[in-house]
Amino acid sequence: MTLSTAQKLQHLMEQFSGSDHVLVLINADPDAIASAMALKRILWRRVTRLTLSNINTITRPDNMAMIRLLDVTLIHVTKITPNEFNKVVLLDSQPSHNESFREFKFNVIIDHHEPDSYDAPFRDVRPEYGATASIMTEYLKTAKIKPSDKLATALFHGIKTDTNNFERMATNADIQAFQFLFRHANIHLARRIEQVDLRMGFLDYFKQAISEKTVADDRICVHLGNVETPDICVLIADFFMRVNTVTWSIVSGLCEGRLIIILRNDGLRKDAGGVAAKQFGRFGTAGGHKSMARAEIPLETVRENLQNLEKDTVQQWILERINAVFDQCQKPKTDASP
Ligand SMILES: [Mn+2]
Repeated sequence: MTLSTAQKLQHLMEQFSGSDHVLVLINADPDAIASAMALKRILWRRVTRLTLSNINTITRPDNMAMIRLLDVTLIHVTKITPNEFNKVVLLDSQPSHNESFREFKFNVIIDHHEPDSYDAPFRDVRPEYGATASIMTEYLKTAKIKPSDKLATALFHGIKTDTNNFERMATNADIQAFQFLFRHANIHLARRIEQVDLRMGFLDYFKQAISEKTVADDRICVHLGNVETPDICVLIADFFMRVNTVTWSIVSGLCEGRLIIILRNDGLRKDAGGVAAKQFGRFGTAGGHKSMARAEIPLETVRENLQNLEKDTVQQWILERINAVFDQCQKPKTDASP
């Protein structure tokens, strides 16, 4: 039997009473944060207390900006006392998705990933949806709640992020939710959140990347040595692709016991995933799409193949492997010149 959104909303509200202390758990990303904000609004004045709690550590600058600019209060799961709460909600995730969820008994689950077998008194899992924020927007609309500009901005950003600006799977429901939110969201705020992808400390890596890059045949390559997060390699690889003549960008760094190699290209007749798999696959994990790819090689393996982990040595090794691909496909086989 398919329930209407109104019936589902009623069923959802029946799960709560005025004396409830509600814990909302999320694995914080824009979609999950926005969904939690929406549920908080739906249950406003309906329960005694509602606390939003994240199981992950939030490090992404855009997520941090979202929390700061939209006044979200999140308490890390290690800092809450579970038995202070008599109802637990899980949003944008399911119990089997993370170890941290194991100790909780969930009353309500709302998500858009493939359903697991966990049975909760209220469960609304719609894998055909691009974002949980779209489901939550339907609940808001059905409850006739006009979202504040901050809530609408959060949901708007959540849908945009999870559908990768509608490039990834999205349904009509996502588009309808998005259209509704567009009327209520603060687009300047949304744009600001979207724009933020750097931490102050990252700027030094950009300086290093710009001064140490090698450029050959429209390919930019740089090895950064130790980086605090692989995200830095991704940011710089994307940054180099913004130079109009660049067709390939290859940025690598050492992090968490691995050599991380990020490949980007302009998506024209090229296969970054294929290059990554062919040239680095036998050393670790490697693969990706036509225009984006990534390889991760354990440092022990790098040490077995290289004399040392000096920046120049690693850079040289990566360049040789990358250049081999281009030499094969671009130079005629009869060319015997050194
Ligand atoms: Mn999601």
